[in-house]
Amino acid sequence: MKTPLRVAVTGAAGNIGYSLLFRLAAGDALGLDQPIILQMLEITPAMKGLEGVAMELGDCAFPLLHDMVLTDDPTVAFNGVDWALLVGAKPRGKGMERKDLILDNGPIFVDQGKALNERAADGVRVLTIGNPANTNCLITSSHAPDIPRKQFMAMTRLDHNRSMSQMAEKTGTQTAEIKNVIVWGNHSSTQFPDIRHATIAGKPAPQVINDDGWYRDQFIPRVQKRGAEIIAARGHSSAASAASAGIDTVHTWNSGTPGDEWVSMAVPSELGSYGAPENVYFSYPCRCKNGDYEVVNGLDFDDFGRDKFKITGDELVEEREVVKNLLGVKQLQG
Ligand code: NAX
Repeated sequence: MKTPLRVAVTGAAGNIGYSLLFRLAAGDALGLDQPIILQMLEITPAMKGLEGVAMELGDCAFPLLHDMVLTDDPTVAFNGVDWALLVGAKPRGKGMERKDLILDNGPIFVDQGKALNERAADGVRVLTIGNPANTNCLITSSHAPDIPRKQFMAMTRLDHNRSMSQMAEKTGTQTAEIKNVIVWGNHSSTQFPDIRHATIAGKPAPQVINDDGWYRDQFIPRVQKRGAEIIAARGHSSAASAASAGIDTVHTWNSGTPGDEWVSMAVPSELGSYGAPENVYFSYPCRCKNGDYEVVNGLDFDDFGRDKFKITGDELVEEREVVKNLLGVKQLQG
């Protein structure tokens, strides 16, 4: 049996946590031979609810769940952690854009960045899910000068998965046949879901779809605003699908991407050679191997794509400006 890995989940008593924790404990992210210790962080008023979640986790008798830590102290939650999934933050309510949340949620990530720096294991990998995810990732990493920027990532896998689902529906295919979609930029309504290099059953996706009007006027806005569509229908923001995308991200980051395939991950912008703004976390196509990842560089754009790329990059710069007083010392040099 392998040595257990310590996995921190913040916002553990929230909606995403309620789906994410059980799949982590079942081995869906790190493997069916990898025991884990869940270190769950909540704010003090939510600790009672967290105790209930822990009771249910216990009642599942997961063989891989070796221990649980429940705390409202980030330095306890991040003590010795190999993975940290930063979910805890306010979700968008009806009609809110992510930018409205930025100043509410930003300070959380200052403290958590410091606690990670002080307490996490060497080699910790940190996934930011709480919104605005890219900018929260920047804040967290900027307060963790001893942890390389590359070990932080913001989640755009949900947008990637949403794109695949829309393409499968349009073409009457299965998502398993759809490869190499790209989500560029910010996890927000400016993101650019790009099918130019994607394939469907091995053929170029733009040829199979053969409907540029659908791509530009329906597909892109629908993926960009899918979060709002879910809120309008459910009255709550996406939770199980977000948790599933979190599991997918950790799984891929840890165990790799098959063959030439890539997935979308928001990583330090300087790792890409596409002219994205410096010092933001920007979603790129990434290949993963041996627990590490690299950005797939050298893909081309048409003019339409180039414009979309710029819009989402500009928004990330605006968000960085909004939080500039929350940024720590470590920025580009990490
Ligand atoms: P919930 O409100 O259900 O849960 C959030 C939990 O975080 C609550 O239990 C709250 O007590 C806790 N929390 C708040 N501040 C905390 C702190 N300082 N430390 C620890 N815990 C804290 O929201 P939920 O639906 O779970 O969504 C969580 C976050 O994910 C939101 O910011 C949401 O917008 C974001 N999302 C991100 C997505 C992505 O693709 N990156 C998609 C889904 C989701 O919208």
